[in-house]
Amino acid sequence: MKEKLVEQAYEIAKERYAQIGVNTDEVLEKLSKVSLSLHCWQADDVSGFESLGEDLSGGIQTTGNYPGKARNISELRQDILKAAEYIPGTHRLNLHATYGDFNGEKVDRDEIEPKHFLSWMQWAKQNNMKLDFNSTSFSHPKSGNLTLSSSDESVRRFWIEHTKRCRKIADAIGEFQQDPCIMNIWIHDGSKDLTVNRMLYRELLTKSLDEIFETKYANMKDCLESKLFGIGLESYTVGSSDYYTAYAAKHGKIITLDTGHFHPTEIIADKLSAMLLFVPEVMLHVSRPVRWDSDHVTIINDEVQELCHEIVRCDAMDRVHIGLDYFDASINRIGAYVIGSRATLKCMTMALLEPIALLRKYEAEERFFERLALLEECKSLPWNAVWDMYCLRSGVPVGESYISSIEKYEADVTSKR
Ligand code: RNT
Ligand code: ZN
Repeated sequence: MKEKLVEQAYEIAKERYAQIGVNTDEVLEKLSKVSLSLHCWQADDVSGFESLGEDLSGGIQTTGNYPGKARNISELRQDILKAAEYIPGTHRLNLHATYGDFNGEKVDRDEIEPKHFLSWMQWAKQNNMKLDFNSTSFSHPKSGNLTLSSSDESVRRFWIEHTKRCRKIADAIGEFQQDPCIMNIWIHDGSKDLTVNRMLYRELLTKSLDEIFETKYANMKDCLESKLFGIGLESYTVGSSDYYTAYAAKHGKIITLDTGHFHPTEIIADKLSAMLLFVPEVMLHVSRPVRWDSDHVTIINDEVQELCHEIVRCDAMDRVHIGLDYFDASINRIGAYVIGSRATLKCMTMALLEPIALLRKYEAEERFFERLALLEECKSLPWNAVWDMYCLRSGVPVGESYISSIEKYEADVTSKR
């Protein structure tokens, strides 16, 4: 019954979109190529599997204590696969260096090796997923306020070693999966109060990065993530947006844009066309900042819609990687993955359904009333019928029907942890 309704609605939508020059079958085809990089850290509140016993630090915070978080590697894998059952398409998993398969052994950050991630590579392959990677400089006794930009040479060397090893691991992953592993560098380095040696720490960071990037790898790509500020580090961030934009443009690195890392009224959609002219690719961390970089679950909002529209309008689907980055510990964590992933994919659906040829024509002819009118009308065209069809064809639940399935998984599995 439901399938029939989805099919009927799709047929109507198909005709309706054809009237404005959009082919929905082609849109479904393009949609199936959109691959999200799911952040592994939503499943366990950014805890990881080290035996160092450190709490989350680095100016980021998870709030909430909803029961059932993944406590070990097998629970985390199980939860990720569960979430993937409700997300149409083929997706990637984004690992942090602290999520290695350490087997209870104490392996410090400057000791990690590809072998600690071998079981992840195998697991990902079995489950038709590709992996991405992140160095982890927070939640460690040597994290402090400064890592790669520390003026304490032993601290700086420790984090250089860690980051170099991470690149090596990312390359091994990329080689194993026959697809480049994208490795993100985000460091929290900064200070709480007025800082007078701003230049010094940026010089040190530059020195560290230059050394880290000396080795060239064929199977991994580097990206750099800036931030406005972290909690307890409000006055100065070494790796600011200007800093990394300049560094990435100069050295041909990928820029990571996190939707929570800019001034509250600044939206990152406009940055895509600016950056893509000077950096090779862009990685996104789609999140939802509420008053600060709170990492609430991604929903359909103006920011994510604009962002997806810009990816399509820039014809940059192959140069923009869509990663998610949020950690809400106050609701069902698998549900959080599914809500955010589906919201992002829904925004991509809307973006792909835009009658871009007609809009561009209006713009070129300076018919701005027509452009605005059509943009507004697009918001209420039956994009949801196309989305539902995508879910149906992908074999994942259509509409809200996934809610009860996740409740069941909670009753059967996560509530018993
Ligand atoms: C922190 C950054 C960073 C982290 C992850 C865990 O503000 O957004 O990307 O969220 O590395
Ligand atoms: Zn981020």
